[in-house]
Amino acid sequence: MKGLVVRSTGSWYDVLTDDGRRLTCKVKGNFRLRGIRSTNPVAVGDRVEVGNPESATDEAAFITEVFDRRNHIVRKASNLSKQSHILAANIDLALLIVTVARPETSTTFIDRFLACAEAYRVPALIAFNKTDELTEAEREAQDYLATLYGDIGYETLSISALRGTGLAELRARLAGRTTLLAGNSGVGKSTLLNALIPEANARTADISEAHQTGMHTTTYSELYPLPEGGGLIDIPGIKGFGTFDIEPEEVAHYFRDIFRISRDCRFHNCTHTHEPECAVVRALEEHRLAPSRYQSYLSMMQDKDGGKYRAAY
Ligand SMILES: Nc1nc2c(ncn2[C@@H]2O[C@H](COP(=O)(O)OP(=O)(O)O)[C@@H](O)[C@H]2O)c(=O)[nH]1
Ligand SMILES: [Mg+2]
Ligand SMILES: [Zn+2]
Repeated sequence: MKGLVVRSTGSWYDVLTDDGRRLTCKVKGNFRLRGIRSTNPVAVGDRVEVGNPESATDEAAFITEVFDRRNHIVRKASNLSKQSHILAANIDLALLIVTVARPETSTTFIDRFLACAEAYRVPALIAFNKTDELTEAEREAQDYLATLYGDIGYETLSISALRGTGLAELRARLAGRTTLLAGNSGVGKSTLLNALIPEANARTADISEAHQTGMHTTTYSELYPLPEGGGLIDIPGIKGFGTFDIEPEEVAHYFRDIFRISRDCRFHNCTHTHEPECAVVRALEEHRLAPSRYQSYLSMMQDKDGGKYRAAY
């Protein structure tokens, strides 16, 4: 019997079987996933084979096979470990919840997130939340960001998870896709989850989430199926993507605007920092590239020096 992993505690997995049952499964003892050094062989979003489901009790249901993944996101298992922990698999869309105020989402955070989405080849959608309580200046700041990211090529939406504004449009974009829900703490992820899927029953304004970030053993992920098909993946304590392997010279590939402009740089291996006849620096000077984007690019280039495995943020 095939099914979809919808909840993972690290040792137990809830599987929604194709015949509509929800089974709590374990992974068969000697089962290992080839090619991945991971602390968990199965993750939320995985399509799996469940053996012996007819006689399944909590003790008898076993995941016997994980089908090929389109993608998966990981984070380092612990500070010193080279092993990774798979947070979720088979993601179609990354939904970034951004608030311009209360709390303010920084452009650095947005740009890092978008670059990670590019690296994972997952399309990203930006939803500006809490639009019900914006001052005029905050509205202008949001419009500026919507234009900035719209021009780069990202879809943006304006919503209020609390009031329900824009949720029909958002729902239409999410239908039939498996979406990773992301954003800083306090931007309204749980509120949105509950608005879209009342059964989710997610706790809102949960300050304890912040304390979980560094406690790798407590992290679990959950996939909440949407009535329209597809579902939302929530990973409490994780604000965005986890770690990924990316070399400094690759960073520019994941900044769409910078990458486009860089075709006119004199040197093909230009890092857009000190080289002569750099089209990126010229575009910056001529206000054709946003300073915030260039700053984010530089900051990602720099923390690459710290090693390939960074903590999930
Ligand atoms: N005014 C307003 N407040 C919101 C909205 N969405 C969420 N909030 C509030 O923001 C706070 C944090 O929301 P929560 O969903 O817990 O954020 P999370 O940390 O991203 O899961 C709560 O007090 C929510 O009621 C919104 O659209 N408008
Ligand atoms: Mg929350
Ligand atoms: Zn250059």
